[in-house]
Amino acid sequence: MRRFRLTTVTADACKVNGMKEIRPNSMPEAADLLAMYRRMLLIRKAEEQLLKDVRLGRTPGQVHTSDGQEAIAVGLCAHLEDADQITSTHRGHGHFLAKGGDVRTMFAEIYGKKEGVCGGMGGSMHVADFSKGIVGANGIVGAGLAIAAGAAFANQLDRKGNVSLCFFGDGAANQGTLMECLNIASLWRLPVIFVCENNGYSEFSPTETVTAGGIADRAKPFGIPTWTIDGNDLTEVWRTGAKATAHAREGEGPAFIEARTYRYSGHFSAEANVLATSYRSDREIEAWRDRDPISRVRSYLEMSDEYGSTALAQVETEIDSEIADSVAFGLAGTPPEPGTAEPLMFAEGSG
Ligand SMILES: Cc1ncc(C[n+]2csc(CCOP(=O)(O)OP(=O)(O)O)c2C)c(N)n1
Repeated sequence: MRRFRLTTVTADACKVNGMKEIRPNSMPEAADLLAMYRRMLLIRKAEEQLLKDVRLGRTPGQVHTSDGQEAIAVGLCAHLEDADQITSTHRGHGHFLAKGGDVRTMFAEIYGKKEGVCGGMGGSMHVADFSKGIVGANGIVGAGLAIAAGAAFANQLDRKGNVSLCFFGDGAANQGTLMECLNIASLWRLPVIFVCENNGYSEFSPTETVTAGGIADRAKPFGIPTWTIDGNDLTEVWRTGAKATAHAREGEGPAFIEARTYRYSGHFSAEANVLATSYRSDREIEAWRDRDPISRVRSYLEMSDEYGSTALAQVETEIDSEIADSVAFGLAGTPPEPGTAEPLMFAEGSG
């Protein structure tokens, strides 16, 4: 799979919030847009497949999908390199693939096979690959915040200009650890980008029933620059990511993005089995589908001079075969031997 060609974002003279700014209407180059479209579609199709796999009993547990949220992961990770780190959530397949994680070993991991990216011992909620700067997905809501701040501290000491980026949900924004991390990140000017994927729900609770005040407002008292954006608009996400990463890379300290979005599927794959009634209306889901991030980019590319519907159909065919290949690879794998997990739980010499 082709890694993103990273676009160099040139800082424009105009300033917003006292920061370097790229032009409000600047667009990614067409080749980059196609690469991002491809990555979003890969995430969407991989997760559609995983939902089928759960029903077919191929996964040892349930999965949390991010269908509808793909533009945030892809538009932001487009500005990161392997040596930059991300931390992820329980809904982490999209983050993993957006950061350049391998789709075959992700499937093997979620099927619980030792050929998986974490030896089949982490599963859906713990996909990680340190060689790609994916330093962990996490079942503990909010846990990635402090890990990202720690990675940023290490980057600051290394002085190589690397940054860390933390994805977390609107529910996690109510965890006390967010305040601790914003505080220390601001005080020490850590190169970390906090990204709240506000999908409107924390499990089955609408955000407004459990969250007081604005989420981006939590960062403002710490003097951290914030943006609240349409997380379903890839170009807006990409532009904001350019500004936030440039800010952190240049040693100006942390940045905070609240990206408004929606997940079409439930909180997790077994939702229909545990809930008697839905907490969301069909009308609400359809209204968000009308703003689907992938369809929006697809329509743009279809009308572009560089790519038309034939090129896009080709992308789709390639992704379908990539997914089929990943499923076959995962299914052909073998479960880890009992007894191999325990030694991995302790560092050498910890006795
Ligand atoms: C510390 C902790 N508290 C509670 C839970 C149970 N739990 C799992 S997911 C979730 C909702 C998280 O919502 P949000 O952060 O908005 O992420 P989203 O699922 O919407 O992506 C909760 C409460 C948990 N896993 N960890």
